[in-house]
Amino acid sequence: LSSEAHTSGDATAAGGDHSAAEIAELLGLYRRMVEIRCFEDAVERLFTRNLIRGSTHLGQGQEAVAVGACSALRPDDVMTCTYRGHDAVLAMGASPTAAMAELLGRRDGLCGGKGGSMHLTDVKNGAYGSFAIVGGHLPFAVGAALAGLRRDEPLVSLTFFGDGATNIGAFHEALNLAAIWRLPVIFVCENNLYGEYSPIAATTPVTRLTERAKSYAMRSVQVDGNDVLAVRDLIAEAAAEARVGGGPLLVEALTYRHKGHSRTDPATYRPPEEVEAWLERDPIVRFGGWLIERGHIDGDGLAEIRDAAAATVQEATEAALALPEPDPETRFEDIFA
Ligand SMILES: Cc1ncc(C[n+]2csc(CCOP(=O)(O)OP(=O)(O)O)c2C)c(N)n1
Ligand SMILES: [Mg+2]
Repeated sequence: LSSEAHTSGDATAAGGDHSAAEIAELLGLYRRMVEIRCFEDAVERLFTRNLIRGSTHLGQGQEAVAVGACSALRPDDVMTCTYRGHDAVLAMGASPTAAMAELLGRRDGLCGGKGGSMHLTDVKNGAYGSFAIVGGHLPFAVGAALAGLRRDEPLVSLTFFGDGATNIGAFHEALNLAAIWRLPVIFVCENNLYGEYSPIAATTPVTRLTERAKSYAMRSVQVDGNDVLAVRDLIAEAAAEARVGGGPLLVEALTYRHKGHSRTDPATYRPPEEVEAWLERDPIVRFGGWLIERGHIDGDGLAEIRDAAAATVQEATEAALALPEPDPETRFEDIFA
């Protein structure tokens, strides 16, 4: 990892001519991001109608981090994420119907309809869990990497967490252990500048989060989290190094959530000009513009992809709504006691 900061400039300038296969892959990234955006918009509507219970934490605006990072992983790699993790689980390839069914508390959901929005898990696709306890999953991610080493499998354990999690004790324990044992963990901090309703500067004295890695002699890189290619290329390089004993890496992905923290938070604590500036850097609009600029597709082509993604999510939602709730007899199954 040669450079301190990966930016859109690096990734886009490195583009060059793309083969047909590469173009298909790039369009796939666009489609995945749009599908996730549609999914989150649908979740928001269902939540407002009280069809999704509990709470939800939406990730519109952060799709490039999830899609960029997960697209750089291999099938045997392990991903863990937070309660704001619908995007990451879908980016690993979870079925939108099974994910939506889980949010709706239906029997055929990813966790049998008993986990809900904050616990999406899809082990067969490498999504080892969404965790509601801030930072609580970071030692778990370290354990997954250690298990891989013990089994002599060169897997990478990639874990997403928020900026707020960097003030949690488990974050420091996890970084320390991963560093001293040189474990293949990629810690991806989704720095969206807020923890709940507090701006990062109100809670965290070190606001450049890559600095935190220095305490553990760990390498760290900041990346433009609204640039899907910058994220993908960085994680691909980091994963390749981690697989051959390069040790862990802390990535700070700068991004922004378009919506409030959870439920129906209108996020009025954020300055309107800040929101405006980040909306202009919408990762989907930016990447779509780049694809057109490169001549990989035209505006109509992108609109077709968006229509197809919206239809997929619509079908998934209808299919999930038609599913039954779990049988009450199964309420004590799948529980640790
Ligand atoms: C240990 C713990 N403390 C507090 C909470 C309540 N809580 C839920 S989300 C959140 C904010 C976390 O912010 P950040 O890590 O930046 O993630 P973001 O929500 O911005 O993605 C808090 C304090 C929690 N779930 N777990
Ligand atoms: Mg945050």
